[in-house]
Amino acid sequence: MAPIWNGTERLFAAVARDIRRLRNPQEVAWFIVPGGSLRQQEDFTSLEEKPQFPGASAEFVDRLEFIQPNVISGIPVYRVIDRQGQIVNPSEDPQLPKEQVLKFYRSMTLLNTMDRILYESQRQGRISFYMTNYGEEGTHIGSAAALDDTDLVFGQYREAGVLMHRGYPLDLFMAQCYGNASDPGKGRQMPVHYGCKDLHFVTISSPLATQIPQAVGSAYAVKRENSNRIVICYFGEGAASEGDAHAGFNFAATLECPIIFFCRNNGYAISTPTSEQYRGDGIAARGPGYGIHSIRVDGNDVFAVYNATKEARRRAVAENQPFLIEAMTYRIGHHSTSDDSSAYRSVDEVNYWDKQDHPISRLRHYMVNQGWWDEEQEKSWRKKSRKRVMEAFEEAERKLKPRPQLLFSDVYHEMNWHIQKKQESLERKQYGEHYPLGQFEK
Ligand SMILES: Cc1ncc(C[n+]2csc(CCOP(=O)(O)OP(=O)(O)O)c2C)c(N)n1
Ligand SMILES: [Mg+2]
Repeated sequence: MAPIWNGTERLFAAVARDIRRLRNPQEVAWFIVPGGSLRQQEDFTSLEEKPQFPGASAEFVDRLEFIQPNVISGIPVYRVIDRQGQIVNPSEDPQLPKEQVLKFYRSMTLLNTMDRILYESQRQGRISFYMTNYGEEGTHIGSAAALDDTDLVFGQYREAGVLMHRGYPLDLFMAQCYGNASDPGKGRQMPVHYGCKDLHFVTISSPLATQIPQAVGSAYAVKRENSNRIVICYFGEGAASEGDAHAGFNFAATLECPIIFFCRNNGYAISTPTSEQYRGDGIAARGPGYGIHSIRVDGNDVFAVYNATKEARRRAVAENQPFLIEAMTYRIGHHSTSDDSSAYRSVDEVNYWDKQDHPISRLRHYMVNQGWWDEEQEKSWRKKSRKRVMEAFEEAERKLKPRPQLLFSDVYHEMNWHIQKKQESLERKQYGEHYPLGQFEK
């Protein structure tokens, strides 16, 4: 309840204000505290006059000068391997064992193959919508590999590789995109809006940035549990323009939550380039403004992403602090199947990232340099992974659609009469008066 100020308290407040203005450091300073009583302030320790404002700690200056907007600019991009896959600084080499590096590569390429098949499938009218992850595979796998399996993930929509790295099977990815009877969401979500409780991956929701304050709330709960878990929250640089991003960053900093804000800065928010999205030095530059430890990494270098996420995770748990990672990358595909990016960017620009600085080819260069991979292995893995994707795809196409009657059975204990009526009419509309029950999932 707000304090009710009476006349005497107002007088005290005025006196206290005057006392605070006293310049003699030997004088006792008083200030008013909530509730109206007076409290003795700490003595000044130096003869110098220091600002006493509760909202900022700094020195007085006697020269009028605005802070330049570029005071934090040119934040460097941390990398471990160069474009030819060579380790730049041996002390930063995470020295991951061969099997783990091969797993990174297999996940990154499997994701790429799944994207190609599902993208084509949408073009052929088999599914309604799709979003590819081309060029961002390093940000997914590098970060996912640095987490504990029980860390809670909040994604935006372009982080399928994180779920894949946690072991989500191809047939469930496909089932979700087809909205068939095996889709845990029963086709109630748009394609690519995956979710998996067992793998601690919160279901994707389309409204941009809503996951950010939700993730912070979860991180606060995790902190109170004392369970040594963290929350990771992925978002695009476009989503960082939403008010929810501000709310999330500020809550995380003030409530000291163990969360990693992982921004995929891929250059575009649909057709809006970053040059129209912000005037500061990207997203990493915002971190210090909120009191958040921040770093910018090369998102096409899977090892740099891995190292940064690993260290951020370690410190988030140890210190109960939020961390911000801005992974610089490039969205090679169109925003989604509803977009044609040739209308707003050049083919040369896209080709540069596809051919000269792709996270998959960079990792392959590293593996070849190590003597862990060759042309033969590449060919055989590509064939094998494509076969696996095609099998899952064909299975998803064959699967029946969820029966309308079962659509809300996990929502209502007792079915609402008008939903029931709607479901019956949907079944009749789709399958006629005497529909053969065998066509549906039972
Ligand atoms: C609140 C809200 N506004 C607008 C949209 C439409 N929209 C969907 S994705 C997108 C661009 C997001 O860009 P970014 O965050 O950079 O992610 P990226 O697609 O580049 O991975 C927009 C504007 C939305 N989904 N929600
Ligand atoms: Mg973007």
